[in-house]
Amino acid sequence: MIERRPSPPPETFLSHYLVPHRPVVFTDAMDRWEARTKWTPAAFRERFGSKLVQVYDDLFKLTSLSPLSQYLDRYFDAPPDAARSPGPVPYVRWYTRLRALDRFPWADEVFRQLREEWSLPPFLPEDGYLLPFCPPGRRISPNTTPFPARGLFISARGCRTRLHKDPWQSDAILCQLHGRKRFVLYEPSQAPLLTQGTEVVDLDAPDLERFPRFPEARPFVDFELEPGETLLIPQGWYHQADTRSDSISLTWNFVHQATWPDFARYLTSAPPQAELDTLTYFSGPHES
Ligand SMILES: O=C(O)CCC(=O)C(=O)O
Ligand SMILES: [Fe+2]
Repeated sequence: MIERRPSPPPETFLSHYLVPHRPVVFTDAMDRWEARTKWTPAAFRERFGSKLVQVYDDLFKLTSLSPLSQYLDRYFDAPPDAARSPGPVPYVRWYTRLRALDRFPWADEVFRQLREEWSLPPFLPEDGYLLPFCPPGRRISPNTTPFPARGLFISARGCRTRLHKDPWQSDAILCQLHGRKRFVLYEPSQAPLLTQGTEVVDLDAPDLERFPRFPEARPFVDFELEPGETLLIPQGWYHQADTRSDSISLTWNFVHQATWPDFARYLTSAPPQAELDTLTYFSGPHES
């Protein structure tokens, strides 16, 4: 069972969850946010329907750019037995800028418009971040400062994010604002059963010739994240998410100095160039 509890103070969050890499759900972290009531599909359609968004497959492959209203019209509120075209249901991952790429529909302007409607969850520290880099004494918060992989995830029932682990040896926060998602989490020690080089097994269609040890793998938890709940996905953990009802999530990743030994090991393990490029991008000052 996933641990569910009210938000602890940041010191407890660091010592009990972040440093030991223990997944947890906080039940009250968004209670004071206007976003909790305001960020509905209908309101987003009204406010941002004409904006172009980034549409992905069931992993992290960008497949198209589309106006948000077009995505919502086509995929939200589908009847339960709706015949859908084969292949994964497209998934809107509306990220803020991840690298030096202009002329792309990043969500930065939308995040500027939304910044008063949410704030730093009470369990998170205000300082001490390595990613994004936060100079000593400076306080930062994801509603005002760009964080890597910060985005609005807008996904219709049936969408899925296939099993993967996140880049940068980073921790992820996922705030479930609307709708429900099923999460399946595997501990990092299960990696030999789930991976072949950089490839990760597809839980829903495992290729046992490529992943012969997959039948030995055991998830740590398999649960549904409910609206109003906030999940910590610890660094190195493999996770899959199935959207169970039309959904809006807010998410971002970070590395805190409390996990510096893990980050140091990662940095010296020859990370992929694309990950290093993002680290370079987020090592400088960026305001949103
Ligand atoms: O909410 C989801 O679909 C999963 C998100 C996720 O794990 C990611 O984007 O890295
Ligand atoms: Fe992830």
